[in-house]
Amino acid sequence: MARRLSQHGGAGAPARPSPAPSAGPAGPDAAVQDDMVAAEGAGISTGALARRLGVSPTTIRSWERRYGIGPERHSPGHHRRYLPPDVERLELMCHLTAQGLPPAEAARVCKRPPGAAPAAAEDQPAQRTGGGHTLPVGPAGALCRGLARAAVRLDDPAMHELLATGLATHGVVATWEELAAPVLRAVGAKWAVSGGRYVEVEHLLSCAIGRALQRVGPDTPPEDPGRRAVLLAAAPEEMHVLPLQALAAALTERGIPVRLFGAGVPTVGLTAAVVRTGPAAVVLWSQSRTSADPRGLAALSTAEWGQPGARQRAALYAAGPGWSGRDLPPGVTRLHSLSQAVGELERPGPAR
Ligand code: B12
Repeated sequence: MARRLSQHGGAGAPARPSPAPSAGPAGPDAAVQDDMVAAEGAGISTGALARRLGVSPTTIRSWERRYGIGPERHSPGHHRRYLPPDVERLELMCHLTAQGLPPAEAARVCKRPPGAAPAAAEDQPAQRTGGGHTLPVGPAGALCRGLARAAVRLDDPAMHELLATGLATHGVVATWEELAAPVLRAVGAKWAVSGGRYVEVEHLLSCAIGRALQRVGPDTPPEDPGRRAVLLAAAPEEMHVLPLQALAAALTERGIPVRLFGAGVPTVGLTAAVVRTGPAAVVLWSQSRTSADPRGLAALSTAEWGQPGARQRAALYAAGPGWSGRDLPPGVTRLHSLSQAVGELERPGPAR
């Protein structure tokens, strides 16, 4: 299971190997583990921390001098001791700089203590950011707060770096649920309470997330050729597709064949695709009640393929908040979250 984004620097294994070599190996060696046990009490030394992170002690000291990322409790004249929160902060600094984020920007992301009130654009000059606006993302991790700030600044490269770091380090499910979705919800809430402002933030952020999710694939396992595909489509009139893109990326990450049809797919077209390709499952996304029409699901539920006498049907899933409170045709299963959807669709269906 992917480690949670809020556990930056924790002991869980990343979903995929981290491409951030300077962040050190996935788990500490025995000597470092001893240091970490000691860290529970008195903290670890600069040297032990450098070994753990795979950087030189000089780098750690220069980050402290230049960017103020040092141990929180340090009295002049005493050796520095790094407690677990200090270690987590510096691990994140390593991840972000290894991904190419400028150290000053990475340090700004790292310095926000978890649970602190986010300050979306407070560090940015108003002329660059379009104003000192904020997006409340709650007690989320540093990456999440960084993404919220980058979104408000319309800073596409920074959004790209933060999303790429999340995906490479934590995998698709955690990146969607703990990084992308909280910022999307925050921007959606801002849009609603501010009379339609922030719409440019919403569009650019959506595109950045969509592009990042589309990049998941080349270095993942090839599709299992013995497996039937999962078809993903948004209901007719439905333009919200990011959750489906997240699902497509999460299935791709697991080598499960997936065909993503995108936004506003007419029922007749999706039904034809089912008959032509004989999928294991179809997921129909509706973000809002207006696009959630159970008649589309009913039409899909009658679509069959295969030899006469041995006809097969796809498992049908209704996903997204639009289906809430709707009566669904028999045999249609509701999907409520990305992790639940992945768990459900990961189970092997009938082979080809
Ligand atoms: C991004 C976005 C857009 C983008 C979409 C880009 C894209 N490529 O998808 C754009 C800018 C195009 C857009 C357009 C519009 N949008 Co819009 N949009 C959003 C936003 C910010 C995020 C949507 C999203 O991806 N949500 C998914 C996650 C982030 O949300 P969530 O609540 O955590 O998700 C829950 C479940 O869906 C589930 N879940 C989450 N992920 C997954 C994944 C899987 C696989 C599963 C099974 C479940 C699951 O878990 C959560 C807990 O219940 C939402 C705000 C919001 N809170 O959702 C508004 C929002 C959905 N939009 C809204 C509106 C009104 C519109 C427009 C009508 C605005 C307009 N006037 O143009 C148009 C409608 C276009 C159309 N015809 O469909 C409203 C909908 C109100 C309603 N109840 O119907 C919202 C809620 C904003 C608001 N606060 O009012 N939008």
